[in-house]
Amino acid sequence: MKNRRTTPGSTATTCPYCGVGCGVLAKPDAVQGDLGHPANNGRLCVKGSALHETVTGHDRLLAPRVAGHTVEWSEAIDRVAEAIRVSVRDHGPESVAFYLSGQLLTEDYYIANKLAKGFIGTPHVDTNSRLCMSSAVAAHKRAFGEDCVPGCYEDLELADLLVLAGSNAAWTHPVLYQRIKASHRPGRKVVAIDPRQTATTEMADLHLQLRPGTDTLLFNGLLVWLHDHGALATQYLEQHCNGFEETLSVARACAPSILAVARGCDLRAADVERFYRWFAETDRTVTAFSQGINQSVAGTDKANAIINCHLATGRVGRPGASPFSLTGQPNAMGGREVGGLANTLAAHMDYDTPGAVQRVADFWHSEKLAAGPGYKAVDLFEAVHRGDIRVLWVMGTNPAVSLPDNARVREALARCETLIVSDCVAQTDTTAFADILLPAAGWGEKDGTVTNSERCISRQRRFLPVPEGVRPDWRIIRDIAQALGYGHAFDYQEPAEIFREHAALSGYGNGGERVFDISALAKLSSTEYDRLQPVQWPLTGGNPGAWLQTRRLFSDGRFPTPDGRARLVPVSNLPPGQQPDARHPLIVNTGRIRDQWHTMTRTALAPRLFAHRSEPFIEVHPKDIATFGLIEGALATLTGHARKGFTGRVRASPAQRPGEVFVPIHWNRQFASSALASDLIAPVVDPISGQPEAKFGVASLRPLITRWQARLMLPAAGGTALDATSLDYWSHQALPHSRSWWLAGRRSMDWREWAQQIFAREPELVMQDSARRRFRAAWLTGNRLDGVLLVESCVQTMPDLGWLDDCFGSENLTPEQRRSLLAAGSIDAEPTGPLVCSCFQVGERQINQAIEDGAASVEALGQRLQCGSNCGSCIPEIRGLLAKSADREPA
Ligand SMILES: Nc1nc2c(c(=O)[nH]1)N[C@H]1C(S)=C(S)[C@@H](COP(=O)(O)OP(=O)(O)OC[C@H]3O[C@@H](n4cnc5c(=O)[nH]c(N)nc54)[C@H](O)[C@@H]3O)O[C@H]1N2
Ligand SMILES: Nc1nc2c(c(=O)[nH]1)N[C@H]1C(S)=C(S)[C@@H](COP(=O)(O)OP(=O)(O)OC[C@H]3O[C@@H](n4cnc5c(=O)[nH]c(N)nc54)[C@H](O)[C@@H]3O)O[C@H]1N2
Ligand code: SF4
Ligand SMILES: [Mo]
Repeated sequence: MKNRRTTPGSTATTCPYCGVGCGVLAKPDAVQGDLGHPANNGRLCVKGSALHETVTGHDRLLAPRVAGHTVEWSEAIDRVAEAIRVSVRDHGPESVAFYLSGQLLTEDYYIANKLAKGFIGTPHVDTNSRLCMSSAVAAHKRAFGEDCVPGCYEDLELADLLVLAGSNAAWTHPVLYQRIKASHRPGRKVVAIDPRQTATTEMADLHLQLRPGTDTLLFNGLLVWLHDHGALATQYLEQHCNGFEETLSVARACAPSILAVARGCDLRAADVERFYRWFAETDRTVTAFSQGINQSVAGTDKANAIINCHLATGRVGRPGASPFSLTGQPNAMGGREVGGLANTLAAHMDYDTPGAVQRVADFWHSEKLAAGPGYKAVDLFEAVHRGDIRVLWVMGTNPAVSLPDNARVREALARCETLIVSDCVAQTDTTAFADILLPAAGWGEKDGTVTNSERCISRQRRFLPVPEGVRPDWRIIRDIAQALGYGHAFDYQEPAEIFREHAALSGYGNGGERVFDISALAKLSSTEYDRLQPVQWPLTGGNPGAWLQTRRLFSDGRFPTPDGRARLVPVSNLPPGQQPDARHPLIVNTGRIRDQWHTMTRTALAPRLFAHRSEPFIEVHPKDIATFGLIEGALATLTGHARKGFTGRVRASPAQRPGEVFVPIHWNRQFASSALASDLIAPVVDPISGQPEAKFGVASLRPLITRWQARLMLPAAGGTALDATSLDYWSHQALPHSRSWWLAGRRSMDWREWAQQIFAREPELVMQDSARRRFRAAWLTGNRLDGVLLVESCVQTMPDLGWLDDCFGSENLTPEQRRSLLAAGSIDAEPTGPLVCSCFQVGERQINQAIEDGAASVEALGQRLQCGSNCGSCIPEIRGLLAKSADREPA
């Protein structure tokens, strides 16, 4: 949906979800893509388009709380300051830690880092970017000398060969994916490298469905093959790179031949060769990589194996020719810029950068700057568990869901002497452990900047009133810094001041040693800051020797290393940290779905974002369905090294490799009884980056045999809560007019008695069919619905509930509606079927009907139903329906 930048009354801001960083024109009740923003030129994906539906969450945290009691801000600030002061006095500054997030704004991030490292003096500041980008960061530093993404989005359009490694961009970077699709032309090739088929691999000319964890082998083999076929840029290597010979020899030992690669990666030799040939032949090649590369015990090595091939062919930072790390979160980049990772200091300086500690101490006027790196996320939570860290401040992230070995992390959170959590939402898995809860302003309520995957800095602007009792993160941090007595260094009145200081630090003592230099912005007036247009760094303020503003870095072969040369890094194939065995025969892959964002604190508020996948699920290859005695659509439980399992609906999926299952990362204890992907992931980390191996767990799988399945629906607005903790399975789904729960259990229940807990009265309508183990009941006040409970012996007979939800929207049920409430099979009046296209709310049944009526292509369906014509990320599913219907046609 393209839009002009003229919508009256709207504010130009940036989407708070993925690292594409799309410009949004926002009003309280509507959002549109910003035509003037270079990242998206007016486009938005389904999550972006639903932003206005998620800003006024009902579970907002609206006042500070200490030990569960609402308190005044002044008291909350005193309590935080006191806890920090006492801990530092009695146990030293290292007893205090911060755990930050790539979803904070740069200004928030900058002062949190400054307070922790510069004034409290603790090095233990890490961020959820550890789980996300740290392998890419480490690989960039090893290869280029600094954490820089050399290319820009346009390169993905210009590339004649686009390699997508470990990325499901169609679902995770949808607008970039749309740009890639829109730039498609004859002769342009896409190669996808992913152990499963996804919406992204669907558009690829070649899908290398490799054995998980073997990417280094594949790219090492590529380097060897390029060398042996005379396809290397020898002059570039000589003039601009170090380490080639050793890298090649290690690569050769690891991947001597195509056959060895094919065997190791479990690919067809012909496919491997085709990929290598295309890579050799195509000068304009971009390799974009994401979590399938980063989230691995060998994440840094995998990324360097990719970059090695680009350096060896001279394809770095040239139009349409570059490696390209896709950033996950909206401001993962900004966090890296300020030094939010425990092993970095500030402004792209590390502790071991010569002179950096002194330089930063001087700039901040700090007398107790932390002297060396702190704990990386997994180790940081171990230190909390041990009791070495006594005060932990978590901001804008939900570690009780997202960190591996989750049971251990929860124990750590529970043991932590003072756990401070800043969040916008009252009830999350992490806030449940907090001693002090600080209510943060959310998207639309705060001002600041973010940096996207292509180094483009954009403003987030406030367009909503800030709820009373809520404060933006930068201000909370400032207030606490002041309470600790650091007022002189934290005298900020507005984010613009913080930004100017951050920009100034980037240029401070920077004679071209650091590419990250935005000192040109250090003197912006507050009005200029307000009006700041999206702008890419570097943006030097005129330091001699500085890197000049450019869309692409390193095009001239000069790198920010001491000798100006890039480094190829010898990497061998480090296998995953765990291997399946008799007890845990399956490999567990975890990742994202199209319409949810991480731990669902925001996206779960928009019913239409639930429609695509409404319950936690386990994708299993059909062969394994048989092997493990499962039934498609029924429940099953995966159990890994932790006691707690993951229970979800079985989806038969030929997209999986046999022996491998996929589960979504989104559901957590607020939304399901037991569907935490992190419970299946061991704390195995990359030894260089510290990034957890979230894409490779091992588990066993067994059906959850249930005696009954049920749906409970309650009005959307209403206080009635459900305590389903005693049930074997529950998961929550928001519908437009109701809140609904899927329930299931192993033991028979007395439903009337159970429902008494919720409604405190007998239902007004009841239908019971003991032979079929069916029970249906409705609670009404006059002609308004207070609740419906439908119990079946198995899920297959459970009716679709769309029309029942409509009944909750009605103040006055018609006699017809009233009669149908408990009707047995005939309830199945859901007209659309399971949702396929979220943008236009088009369901499977509608699409199948249109196909029967003669719509024979994606385009024809788009014309008829609009499905697939906005963000396009459902096109693979539409194609699947077309293919299925073709299969059904009589020959
Ligand atoms: N809808 C949606 N979009 C998002 C997010 C979200 O929560 N929801 N989160 C954002 C964030 S923070 C991030 S980090 C990005 C992540 O974006 P992506 O990295 O694209 O997403 P994932 O689903 O985590 O994983 C990508 C793919 O890696 C594959 N993979 C697993 N193991 C391997 C392997 O060994 N080798 C290779 N080559 N591939 C493998 C998986 O099968 C999966 O398809 O998404 C961002 N965008
Ligand atoms: N198994 C497995 N685990 C994974 C991954 C995986 O692929 N598999 N992916 C990893 C990756 S790449 C990532 S990025 C992480 C993401 O994991 P998390 O960062 O834990 O997930 P979010 O749900 O994004 O958490 C953000 C929190 O910040 C709150 N919030 C939103 N806006 C603001 C704000 O302005 N201020 C404050 N103070 N709070 C705010 C939200 O309500 C929410 O509670 O998960 C990681 N964990
Ligand atoms: S592609 Fe990413 S940044 Fe753009 S609208 Fe979608 S979620 Fe937001
Ligand atoms: Mo991420």
